[in-house]
Amino acid sequence: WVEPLCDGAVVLRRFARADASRLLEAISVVAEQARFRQMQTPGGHTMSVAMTCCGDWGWVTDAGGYRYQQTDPLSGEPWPLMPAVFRSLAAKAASAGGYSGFEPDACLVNRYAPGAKMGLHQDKDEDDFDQPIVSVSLGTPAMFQFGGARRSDRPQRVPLEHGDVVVWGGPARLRYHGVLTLKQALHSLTGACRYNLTFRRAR
Ligand code: MD5
Ligand code: FE
Repeated sequence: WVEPLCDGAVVLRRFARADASRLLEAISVVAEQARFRQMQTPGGHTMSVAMTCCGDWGWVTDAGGYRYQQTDPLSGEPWPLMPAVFRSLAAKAASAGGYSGFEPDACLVNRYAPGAKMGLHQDKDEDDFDQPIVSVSLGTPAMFQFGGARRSDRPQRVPLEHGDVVVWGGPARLRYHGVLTLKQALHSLTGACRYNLTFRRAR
C-alpha cells in the first residue's frame, strides 16, 4: 500500500519484498567487484555505515569532500554495472510514486550493522533536483528521521522495514533526513544487517 509522507514523498510499504532475495544476491555480486567500505567524511571521521556503489556514477566521500565519480577509489576501476533487477525495481517504484521515466545512473548501497547510523543531512550532490530519489530498505528494521528544509526543523520518525520503498521528489527532495542507530535484530535474509539501496540521477 501507498502511504503519503508529505508533499512529494510516498512510502510504498513492502513494495520490494517479492524481489528481495534477487536484490540481495545482486548486492553480493556488486560487492564482489567493489567491496563495502567505511568512507571518511571531509571532517576526518569514519562513517559507521559501510557503502559500495554501482551504475555509471558512484557517490564517495573522503578528505577531499563529497562527490560522484565514475571509478571506485579502491581499485581505480569503473563501478560495477547496475544490476537489471535494481534498474527495473527503481523504475517501477518511481512510477508507482508518481515519477514515470526514472532512469537512475547511480545506486549507493548502504550496509548498516547494529550501532550504525546516518546523521541528518541533505542529498545535494546531484545536478538536477527535479529528479526523484528512490530508496529501498532490506533486512532489519530502522527508524528513519525525516526533517524539514532546515537542519533545525524537528524530524518526524518513520519506521522502515524489509521491502519498504520510499520515493522522494518535488518539495521533499532536499529535506534533511537521517537514520537512527540500528538496533540489534535478526532477519532471515540479512542476519543482523540492514541494507539500503539509494537510486539517484547524479548527472
Ligand atoms: C538510508 N540513505 O536509509 C537513506 C535512504 C543516503 C541516505 O539518506 O544519503 O544514503 S535515502 C533517504 C532520502 C533521500 C532523499 C531525500 C530524502 C530522504 N528526504 O527528503 O528525506 O540509508
Ligand atoms: Fe541521504
